[in-house]
Amino acid sequence: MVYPELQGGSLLARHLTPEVWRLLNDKETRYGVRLAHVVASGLANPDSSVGVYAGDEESYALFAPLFDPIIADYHGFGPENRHQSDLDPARLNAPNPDPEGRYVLSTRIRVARNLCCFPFGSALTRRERRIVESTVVRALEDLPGELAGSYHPLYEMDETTKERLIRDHFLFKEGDRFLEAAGLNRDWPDARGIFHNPGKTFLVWVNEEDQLRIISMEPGSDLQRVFARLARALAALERRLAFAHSERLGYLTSCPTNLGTAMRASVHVRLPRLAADGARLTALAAEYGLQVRGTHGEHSASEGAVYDVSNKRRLGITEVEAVRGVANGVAALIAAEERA
Ligand code: ADP
Ligand code: CIR
Repeated sequence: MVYPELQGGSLLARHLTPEVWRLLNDKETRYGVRLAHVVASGLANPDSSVGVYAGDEESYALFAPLFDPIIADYHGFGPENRHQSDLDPARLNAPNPDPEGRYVLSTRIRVARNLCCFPFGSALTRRERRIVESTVVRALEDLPGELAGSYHPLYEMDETTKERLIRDHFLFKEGDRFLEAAGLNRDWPDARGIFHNPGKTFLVWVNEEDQLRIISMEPGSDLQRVFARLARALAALERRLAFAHSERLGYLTSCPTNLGTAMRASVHVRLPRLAADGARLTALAAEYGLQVRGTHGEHSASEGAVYDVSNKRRLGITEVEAVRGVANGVAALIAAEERA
């Protein structure tokens, strides 16, 4: 590719300098991932905040002169840092930020995972994607107790069911232009689907942005319970599947914002007074390391002053620290709402 005209304020535009481009332009991973593939989404969408996706595990090493500064910028995690994991609920010790249930509607914690020994979604062939799906579904259908559930392939789902699942925050949306440009929506809806238990407190998205998005969620603000369920599910799945993982970067994901814990712990919280000044709310949340999204997730608006508030950082922080940070930060936002 020729050196691109970079527009907008994405991390790609900031870090793809002519020197980095020259260094990486002729490189190719063993799954055939090249620089043009990594930067395609950011080039097609100048309003991207990040703009890059890894095509496979090797992308993070081979294209490190681009990924490393983006990772440092987003997570504050330098080349000398090593990621550490802690999924032990006994060490969480997080306060319930809204014990009386006045502000927080629901809590959701998700992690992303990809299978080792396959490229990530943007570089999978149709055949490989089907193998990923059947491997994951076999493991999911073997889960015991409250994690037991059933798998629903997207191509078998009628439109009404799909729309209801999306509206109720259980299923991924379709047609995301950032994923589209990255090649993550190829062959849609083939080999995509959702697994869930009957109560929809444990769900797994298959072959969306990452091969697995493992989700624990429920009404209310009991982060401890939601985290403990997720930790049980991850322990059970680790016994059945091998995930892409690196000593330095933790769990490896399509988007560099998800590396490390690959965890986003969020609450849906109603903050009508703070909603009067959205920019102030975003700045206040950032002081606690929190990111604010709209009621229907990333790239959506807030409805009825309900915000999705989650940890921004996922790498260089343990899972336990990330969830505790959300509990403390949300408690602080609620205190600010009461003072406003
Ligand atoms: P991701 O969580 O994978 O980063 P999104 O921002 O697109 O992706 O969110 C996915 C879905 O999860 C959306 O429908 C969003 O509204 C929903 N969601 C996020 N947090 C919560 C929550 N605390 N309670 C209920 N639904 C939630
Ligand atoms: C973008 O670059 O805007 C999209 N590819 C989404 C990036 C992930 N968003 C985030 O802040 N975690």
